[in-house]
Amino acid sequence: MALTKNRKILEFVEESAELAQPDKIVWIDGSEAQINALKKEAVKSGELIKLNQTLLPDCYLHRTKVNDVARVEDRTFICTKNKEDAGPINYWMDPNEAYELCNEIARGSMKGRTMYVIPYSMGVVGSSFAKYGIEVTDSIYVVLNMNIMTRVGKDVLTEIGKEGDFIKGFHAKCDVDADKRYIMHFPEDNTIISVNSAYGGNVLLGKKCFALRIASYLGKNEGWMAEHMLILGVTFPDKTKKYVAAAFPSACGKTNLAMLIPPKHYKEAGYEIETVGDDIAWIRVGEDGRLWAVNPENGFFGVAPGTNEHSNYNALQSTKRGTIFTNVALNTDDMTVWWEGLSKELPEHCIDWTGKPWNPAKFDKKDKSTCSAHPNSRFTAPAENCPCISPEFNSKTGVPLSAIIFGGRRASTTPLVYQSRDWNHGVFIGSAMSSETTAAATGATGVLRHDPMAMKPFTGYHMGDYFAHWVEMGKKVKNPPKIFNVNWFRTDEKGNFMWPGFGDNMRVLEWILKRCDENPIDAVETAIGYVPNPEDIDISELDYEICKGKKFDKAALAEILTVDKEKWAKEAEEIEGYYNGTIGSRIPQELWDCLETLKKNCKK
Ligand code: GTP
Ligand code: SPV
Ligand code: MN
Repeated sequence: MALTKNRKILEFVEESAELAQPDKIVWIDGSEAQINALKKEAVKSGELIKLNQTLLPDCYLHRTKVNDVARVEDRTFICTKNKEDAGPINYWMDPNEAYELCNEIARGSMKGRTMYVIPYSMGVVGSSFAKYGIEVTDSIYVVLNMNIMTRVGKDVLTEIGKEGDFIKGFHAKCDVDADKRYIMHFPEDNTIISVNSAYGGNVLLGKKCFALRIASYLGKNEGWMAEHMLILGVTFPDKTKKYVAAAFPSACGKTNLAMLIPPKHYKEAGYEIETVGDDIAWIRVGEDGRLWAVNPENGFFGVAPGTNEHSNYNALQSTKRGTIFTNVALNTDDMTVWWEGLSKELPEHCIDWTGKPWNPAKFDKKDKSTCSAHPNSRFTAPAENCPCISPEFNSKTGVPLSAIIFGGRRASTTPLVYQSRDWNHGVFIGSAMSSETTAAATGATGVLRHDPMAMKPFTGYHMGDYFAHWVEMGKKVKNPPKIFNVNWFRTDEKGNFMWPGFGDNMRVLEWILKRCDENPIDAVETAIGYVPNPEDIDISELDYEICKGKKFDKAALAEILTVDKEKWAKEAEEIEGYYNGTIGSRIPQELWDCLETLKKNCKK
């Protein structure tokens, strides 16, 4: 039975049902009983595999089709009336054409199936940050994941009320045919349509589709920001706290930084890290002239491979109950899960992510096809499971930001950390970001590409206008956060990472926050911005083992803090090519000015 009297919601559900023709419509009320019944049904049909309920209570494994393992950027469209408004780096389709194409694909596709209606909130229900969505879907996997990742239930409908607005999301699995897979966004209609996929970012429509692509468009028009950022809090030995947000591209370390455990001597001194969010930040200007951020999600859809007790204890703990694993290996000895990097010893009896027995003897780290878990296998875990979840996680106002950090995977050129000269220069640094591609999207990995503010795949409008929006936001804040860039991924001549990373990133965070003090610690001004004096990065008591057995010393630190003007002159040329050749006309003058300064500085 319909759970609302909101005419627009009822119309949307009716229209969806008329199109897809499900046998049954089920409204998701968010009750435990309903969710448990759906889990049972999914286990019965094989959509979920029940894991060891003593070791992993309420945890399940799901395997996708092998053609459906990641976001599909070339099949993700922004459908605005004018092509110009989607901009030069989004895939665009005329809205009428897109509706027609998807309607054709979805027509009758839910025959014999159930259509679930999921009322969900991005943000704390009833808070001024929150925005609401209705997703209809024929996938129980989607219902159960949305129930972890967002706030689902009747109270959302109450909050939307009789007249209130919401984002429409239509998802139909269809035949999971990769050639007919489309993830369509209609920012001018507050609508999302997803067909022929059943994987994460393509189908959990509250996440990238709504909370980034649609929300970035809303934010531009309403004067706020939707960003691909983690949010974390640092408690200092004197018990004061500061918050930072950081934008790294997909699978470049947001979840890891958000949950980091400081090195022992930091912990002993009284430093603590708390997690507000690991993927998305909605940011507004507060009355106090600072930027305030909330995490609109309610769970983590995190990368499994590489996650272990040492690299990310808090993430691993988060997956110990109420978690859905997607495309990891099944350890049949004890019905638990495994993935590359979870433990040093390889389990003897596993079923790999495609459902076949796995042979550990043939495992070769460098050959992805021998892996038991897919490189983009993930866990969907409730945020409340996280041992270091912030007391501010459910705050209606969010947290004030002292710093914004950009970063990517750069084997060379980009130093460990540097600070922008001011807000606009920080926006320039974000706009000029490049990073090596990862398994989070289909296509080649390890290819260096521009990914401005880690938002290349997620900006719902023209990238030049997005840069301009950042510049405009800077004008609205009296006390803007300081802007930094980090690079955990510098490699040596053998291709090994030079910086230990993970928990040791605390050492860089400390410097960043000292630069945000009223009386900031000194820094060295270089062609690209401020870098630390090497003695101001604490490299005492480093865990050498993580660092490939190589001693990380002052010389190594000096090397990864170096700004090589010749390399940066080339980088500047490259950025100019990207600005002129790819983004084009709508880049604000302030950023062109920063580019000129960079070019000039590299010549000196
Ligand atoms: P999305 O969920 O795709 O947006 O990714 P994310 O940014 O949250 O990435 P995540 O933290 O899951 O990290 C992805 C990969 O980067 C994992 O394989 C990690 O092991 C690796 N990684 C994270 N932090 C570090 C680091 O400091 N150093 C190195 N070398 N690798 C890291
Ligand atoms: C990303 O790719 O940045 C993710 C995973 O966070 S997905 O939700 O699939 O987009
Ligand atoms: Mn992400």
